[in-house]
Amino acid sequence: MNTTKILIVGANGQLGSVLTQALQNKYGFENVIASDLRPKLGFDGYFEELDATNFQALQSIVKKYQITQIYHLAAILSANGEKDPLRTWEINMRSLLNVLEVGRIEQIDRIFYPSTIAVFGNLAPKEVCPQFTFLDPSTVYGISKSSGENWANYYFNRYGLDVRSLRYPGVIGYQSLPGGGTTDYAIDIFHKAVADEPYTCFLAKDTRLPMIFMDDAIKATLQLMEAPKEAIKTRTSYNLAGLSFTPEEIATEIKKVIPNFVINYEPDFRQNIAASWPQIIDDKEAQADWNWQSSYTLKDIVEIMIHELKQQLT
Ligand code: AKB
Repeated sequence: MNTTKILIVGANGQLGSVLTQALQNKYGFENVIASDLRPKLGFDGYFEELDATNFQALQSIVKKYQITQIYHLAAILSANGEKDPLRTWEINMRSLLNVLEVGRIEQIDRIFYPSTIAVFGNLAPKEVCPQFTFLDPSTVYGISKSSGENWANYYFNRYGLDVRSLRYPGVIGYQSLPGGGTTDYAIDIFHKAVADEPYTCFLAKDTRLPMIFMDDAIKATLQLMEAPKEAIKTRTSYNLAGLSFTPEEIATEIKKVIPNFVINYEPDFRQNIAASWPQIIDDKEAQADWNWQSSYTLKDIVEIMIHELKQQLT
């Protein structure tokens, strides 16, 4: 029997750092190789410095460890991506094409490719956005991810490469910091609240967006990657829902635990990005194909986030 050997590309990011630990717990420390542009201080495990836009560097790590699965998490997100659109396109697409090519050449068993709600734009239904609808993304990040979904589908159909993908909403966790997205406010707000500082939100108070708690995001990722091949019927990317709320609703919930918490609203360029995204995601295909079900309510998330971040402060 072949041992599962996993390479995580972009392991230092918000999702990557938590997913790395989950995979180490599941598959064994020695079977998970984390990689990123730079090593992370205090990281416990196997690590390789890797710029995934460099095909040779990627291939040599895959060969060195006889990698059987790749989680390709490296990407420039929606807000940061707008600062330099062409560079964002280059990095997001080149790294993906390298991962797909190495997957094809080295006969990798399974690849995970994260997509996002940013693939949707103004033509997609805002309330209850279905799996199959218009993809007219408003950001270069969204454009790269919708193209990436099609490349994943192409490699599956043309070469039989088992690429699996989820369209993540904003991910909320206490373990790591987000890196330049439009949904980042939903993490920033907690860091300010537990520090007894006011929070100035860069989105308007009634901006409803889809979100998911980190534990649910990890659960969904592992569940998708462990599902039998025949169960995966969508080879572009699956809609994934946790919950949806506005900045005002999360602030109200935080005030139930921290009554003195103060929030102000100063929408910036990220408001237009958020306004182009759906408010609620329909993920019935994920539910039907591989039994996805989210577990965390807004109340749960607020209580856990405040508890855990307070612990980190002590
Ligand atoms: C972002 O805000 O860019 C990301 C995402 C929704 O993909 N969190």
